[in-house]
Amino acid sequence: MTASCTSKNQSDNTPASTSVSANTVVASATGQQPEAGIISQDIHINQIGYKIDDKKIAVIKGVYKSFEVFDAETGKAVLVKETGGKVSDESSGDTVCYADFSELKASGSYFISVEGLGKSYDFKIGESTLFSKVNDALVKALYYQRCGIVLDSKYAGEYIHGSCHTGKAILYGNEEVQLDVGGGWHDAGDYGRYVVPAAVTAADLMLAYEFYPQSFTSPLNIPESSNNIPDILDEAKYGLEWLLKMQDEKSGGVYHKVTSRNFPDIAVMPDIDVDDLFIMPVSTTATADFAAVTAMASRIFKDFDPDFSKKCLAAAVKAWNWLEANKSFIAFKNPQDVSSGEYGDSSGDDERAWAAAELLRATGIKKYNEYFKANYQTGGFGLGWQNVSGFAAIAYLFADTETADSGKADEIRKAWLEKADMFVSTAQKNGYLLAMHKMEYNWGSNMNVANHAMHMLIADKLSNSEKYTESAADCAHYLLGRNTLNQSYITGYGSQKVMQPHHRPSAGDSVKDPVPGLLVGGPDSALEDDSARASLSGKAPAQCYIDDITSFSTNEVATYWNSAAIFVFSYMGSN
Ligand code: G3I
Ligand code: 9MR
Ligand code: ZN
Repeated sequence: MTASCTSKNQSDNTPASTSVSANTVVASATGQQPEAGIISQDIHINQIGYKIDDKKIAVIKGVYKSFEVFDAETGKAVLVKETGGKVSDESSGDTVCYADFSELKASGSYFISVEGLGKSYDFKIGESTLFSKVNDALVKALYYQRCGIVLDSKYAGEYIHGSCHTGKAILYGNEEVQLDVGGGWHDAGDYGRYVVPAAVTAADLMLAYEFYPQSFTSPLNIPESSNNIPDILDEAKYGLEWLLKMQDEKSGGVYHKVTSRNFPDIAVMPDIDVDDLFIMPVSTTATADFAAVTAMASRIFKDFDPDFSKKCLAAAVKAWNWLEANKSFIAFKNPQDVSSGEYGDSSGDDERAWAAAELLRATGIKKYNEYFKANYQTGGFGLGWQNVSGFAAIAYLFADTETADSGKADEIRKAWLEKADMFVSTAQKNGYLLAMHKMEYNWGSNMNVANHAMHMLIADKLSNSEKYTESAADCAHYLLGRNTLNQSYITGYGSQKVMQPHHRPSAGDSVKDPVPGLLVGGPDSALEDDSARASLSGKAPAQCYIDDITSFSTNEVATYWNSAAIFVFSYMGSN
């Protein structure tokens, strides 16, 4: 059936609507009840739901004249309305129109019905607890990634395993030296532990707490839940304590990673993975990211754990001294006989600037400001593992005004807001209201979505503007199902759930459902694994995802994808 999307009055573009009280039975536009149980994959909603006072929009693939919202408990229509808009979306190849039901403000369960198309999954309208529950799961998922401990049923439920990777690791190239570098997080679907992404993960967690502390008052049932520290900071500390072990005692440089030579088979549980572990050489990016995140930790933990705070600051300064003594870029590349993750980079400039900004914010010492002013390149504002210039900007923008240079800060603030406006403008042209360009669907694109939202939320903190928080919320809606694939990308949440993530514990355990609260990487238009190449060739960028355990370039998980999402859902669950 085709019908044109029309609005009541083209100029004001406000579709006609008949809103009824929840208990009034209204025959549907066709006079019939929605096709019973026919779920349409073309009515895209946030499969968890919407907050009572938020904008509530479903994206319908195709062009249809009207839609109805039904109370899922009573089966009665509560809203009949014309659709609005018609957009051809470049990233998905879809032509879409919109069901805007923002006027619905009664808490409850609902579904949308479109004549001739079918009905949506059920979803909720409710308080921010809809999303604080998701956020708690995203944080708890990092507990499930912990290395070096027994995951006990008391905290891990059915997702248990024995302690893992507790033996000493061999210093690559100097095999007589063996060091205790136990702890930290399994990076992703593999068991490697890498300094660069672990530092970004810990930074995201501490920033989420710093900006939205009200989102972290409830315990997450982790071993530290009974102490006086918010559980998100306990989780960050678990990663930080491992990072501190990765610093070379003598030089202050930081080893790049500790992994087995090669990835173990996909169904190997962590406590069964007994391959030798190798500590790979010191790198510039590992050392600089380490300096930055331990300086940040010295600030965040100052009141919670003064001794830990002091230990972190001393380690940060020692790492900075290594950076000063090693001005040339020491890259990391896997040697011939090692094929685990690499986290390579072509420059350490953004990492060094991040370290300077965090040390300035933590100490107020002038030399860090001098370095930052002379070296920081305003503009990229990356919040991922490869480009950390956004973290440097945040540290500088929120440093005490008497320590940061106001001219430099103003320059950064202006550029930050310009980039935030670019994201808002991109979203306004995007069929799924998403701040993503079609070229950004690469490996870990869901992290790009979350990081763009994080950028806009920081912009809101700088300027208090609803346009940023609304667009950030649209990113959350995307991650929970309002996308061309009608796919919720967070394990355990939504109606169309991820069931086959590239995640060794989920593959090797005897539990049907994957470990919950893990954000998968999402569409990657570069088709970087055999499964993606076999199944996704020719698809639009935003459709290049497959829920297949062998598709590591679209369906793996990673701590720094979760931590980016945690920042976003800390906001979604905060008000
Ligand atoms: O930056 C370029 C971009 O300019 C270009 O347009 C795009 C084209 O696709 O490629 C981009 O580079 C990508 C890079 O990630 C940055 O996004 C590369 O294609 C892509 O291969 C690279 O993927 C990385 C992947 O390891 C392979 O190296 C992912 O970011 C990274 O998250 C992933 O990390 C792995 C660890 O190595 C091992 N543990 C699991 C973890 C997650 O899969
Ligand atoms: O499981 C590995 C995943 O963590 C990495 O991101 C990915 C790319 O480096 O590699 C995965 O390991 C696969 C390897 O690359 C090829 N043989 C199959 C391995 C398991 O899927
Ligand atoms: Zn382990």
